[in-house]
Amino acid sequence: MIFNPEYESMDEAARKKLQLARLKNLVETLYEAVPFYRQRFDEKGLKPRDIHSLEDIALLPFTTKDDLRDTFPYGLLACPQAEIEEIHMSSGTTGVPVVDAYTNKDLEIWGEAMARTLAGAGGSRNDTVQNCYGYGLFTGGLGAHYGAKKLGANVIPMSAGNTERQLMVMQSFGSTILTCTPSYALFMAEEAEEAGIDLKKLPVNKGCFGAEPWSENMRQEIEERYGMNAYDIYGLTEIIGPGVAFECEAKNGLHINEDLFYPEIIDPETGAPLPDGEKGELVFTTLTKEGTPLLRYRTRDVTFLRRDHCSCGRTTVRMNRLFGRTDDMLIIRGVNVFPSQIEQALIEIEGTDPHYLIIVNRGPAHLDEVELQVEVKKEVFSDETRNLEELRRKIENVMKSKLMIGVKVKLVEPKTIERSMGKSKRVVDNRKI
Ligand code: DLL
Repeated sequence: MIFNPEYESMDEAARKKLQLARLKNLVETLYEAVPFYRQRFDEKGLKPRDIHSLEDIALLPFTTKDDLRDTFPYGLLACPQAEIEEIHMSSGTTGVPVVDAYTNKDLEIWGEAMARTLAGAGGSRNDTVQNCYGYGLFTGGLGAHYGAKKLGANVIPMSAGNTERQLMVMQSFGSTILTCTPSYALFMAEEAEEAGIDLKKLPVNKGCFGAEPWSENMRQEIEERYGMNAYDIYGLTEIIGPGVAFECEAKNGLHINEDLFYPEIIDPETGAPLPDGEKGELVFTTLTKEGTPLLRYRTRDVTFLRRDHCSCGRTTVRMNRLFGRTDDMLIIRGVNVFPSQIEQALIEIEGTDPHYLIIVNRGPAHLDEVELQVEVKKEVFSDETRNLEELRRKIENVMKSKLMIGVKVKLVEPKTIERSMGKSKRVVDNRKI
């Protein structure tokens, strides 16, 4: 089912007209209401009236994660603070979080975008959505929740974790749609197997999985273990959260809600726009957002766009499953982590050297495991073992509170972590996904 055919199956001319009208409106608002953008426009000698066509978007400045950091927390607000009804956040490069502030209309639109996403997987008001994305500052939980409500489905607000209870709920309430990270879906499948639960016999028959990279292999495994159809869904906090793009039943690229989020692909080195079909960095402009609208936001995600016909009847542009990122952001159990955050935290801990190595493995139960090797200062290393153990635990605690994920710390002797002549290698990612 197409949730909103008026927008999802628009013909090209009507869509472009709508996008241009929304873009012009956005540019005017940003110029009037956000000093940060006004300054960027003035530096380029641009006025909102200079935007005549969609192609003119290339004249406009980009927005980057650094810009979000520099204006934290409210510097990019485009409406009075009293209009804000909800805040969400994710990690930024140096640990300064990335903020999305939603007005009432933004929350409505988010629900709409996620209702389209669930409908893309074949969902309807007859479904029961077991939502195991984390509720809280992370956008996954509430985003999927608002979408399920808008769809008219029954939503079970599980949040992530407590797998035994998840399985009990799945059996008792006959959940039909599962929403969580793909690695958690696999973890749950393992636990179910151990508990002797045959997922294939349960009503759960569709899943909307995203927030982290996954592969066709993982899709196949999830589909086999649950006896379900598994769909890739994409989004990011800065733009709205989940609901930016989603797979339909054709499972052949993710339809972008392009009446709401205008996509471009650029060359990450030069910033030049690239044509459909060419791989590059994905950039989004929010076309309707009121709280924290963004102009040409550089996602750092790498993909390409395609406009060929899709059998589902939607005419929206599709993005390919992501190829990776142009920066060093890691996604560990769905949490975004930058090596620089770890470095920053280590600098503040006495007794350690700023030499470290992050080793990421996908454990036997499909969950990510992180080992952090940290060099300790010579004098500390020759100290009592008890002190070393104390230091080790301290680092683990600091990491847990700063990164929001558990990390196993291993202290190593000075000068044991390989030094590099060029860009130092901080991460060994052994995950085969
Ligand atoms: O992960 C929003 C989300 C929640 C998407 C639930 C899907 C489902 P952030 O925490 O801000 O937001 O992380 C955004 O995660 O820039 C990508 O690098 C990565 N990512 C998101 N979805 C996918 C996906 C949410 N389907 C960052 N495949 C993005 C690969 C993904 N990577």
